[in-house]
Amino acid sequence: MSAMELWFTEKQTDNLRMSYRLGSTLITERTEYQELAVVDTLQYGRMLILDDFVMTTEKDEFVYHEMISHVPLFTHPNPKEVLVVGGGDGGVIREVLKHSSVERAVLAEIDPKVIQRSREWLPSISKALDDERCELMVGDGIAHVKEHKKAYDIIISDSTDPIGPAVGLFEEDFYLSCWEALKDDGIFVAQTESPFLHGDLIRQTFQRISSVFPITRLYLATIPTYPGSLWSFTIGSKVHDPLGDTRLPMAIPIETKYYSPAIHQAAFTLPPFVERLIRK
Ligand code: SPD
Repeated sequence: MSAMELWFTEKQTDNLRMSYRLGSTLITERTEYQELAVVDTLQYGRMLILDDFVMTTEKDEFVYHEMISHVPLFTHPNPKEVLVVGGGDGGVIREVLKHSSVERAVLAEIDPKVIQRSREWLPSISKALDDERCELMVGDGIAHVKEHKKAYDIIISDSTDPIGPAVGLFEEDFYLSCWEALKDDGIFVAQTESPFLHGDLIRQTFQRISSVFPITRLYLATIPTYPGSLWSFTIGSKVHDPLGDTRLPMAIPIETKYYSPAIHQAAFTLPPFVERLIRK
C-alpha cells in the first residue's frame, strides 16, 4: 500500500489554487491574532503559513528578504537605524544586519507567536533575531511608527497580504507616519504584491506613496511561492534615488544569493504592463 499523501493548498484567488505536498506538519495553532502553521513541504522545505497564506519557505525566502532589504540599504549612503514592521520570522532582520553600518535594527511585530515559532522551526531564517543590534518590539507597528519622529534611516514594511490586520500598512496615513518617522534623507520600502494578480493594489499603493515621497519607484523580483510569482516592492525616498545617486559598488561586501548591483539596477526595468500600472 502506498503512503498517504498530505497536501496544503493555498487559495490564491477564487480561480487559482497552489498545492504543496507535505512531509509533515510541525505545528498548527490559533494565536491571539491569526492561524499559524509551520509545515515541511517536499518541494520548498519548511514553510510558515499565516491564515492559510504562504509567508515564507526555506528554499526561496532569500529572494524576498534580500530584495526588500538590500535595495533600500544600498541606496542609502549610511544606514544606521532601521525599522522593520511585521516580519516576525526574522528574514529581513537577518539581511539588514549584514550591513556593518547598521547600529540598531528594530523589529515591530504584533504577534509574538510568529517570532517564537520561527525561532523554533525556521532557524536559518530567524537566526539574527538574537543579534545584539536587533531590538524586538512586540506590539503594533503602526502605533510605533506614529510615536517616533525623525528616528530611522530606513523603514521596511514586511507585511502580510492586505487583509485583516495588515490593511493599515497599505494606507496613506501609514505612509505619512513613515515620512515623519524617517530622518531627512530616509527611505521607506513596502512589499506590494504581484502585478499579475493585484494590479489595482499596486496602482493605488504607488499613488499613495508618491503623494508622500518625492522619489517613488517600483521594482520586481521573482518569488516562486508567492501568488503570481512576479512580485513587486515600492520604495518612497526623501532624497536618495535607488536608480540614481546610489553608492552601488561593482561588488558588495556581503554574501547574497539573489541581490547584486546588477540585479539592483535591472529590478527597476519594468515590463510595459507593469509600467502602465504606475503611469500617472
Ligand atoms: N503572499 C505573501 C506575502 C507575504 C509578504 N510578507 C512575507 C513575510 C516574510 N518575512
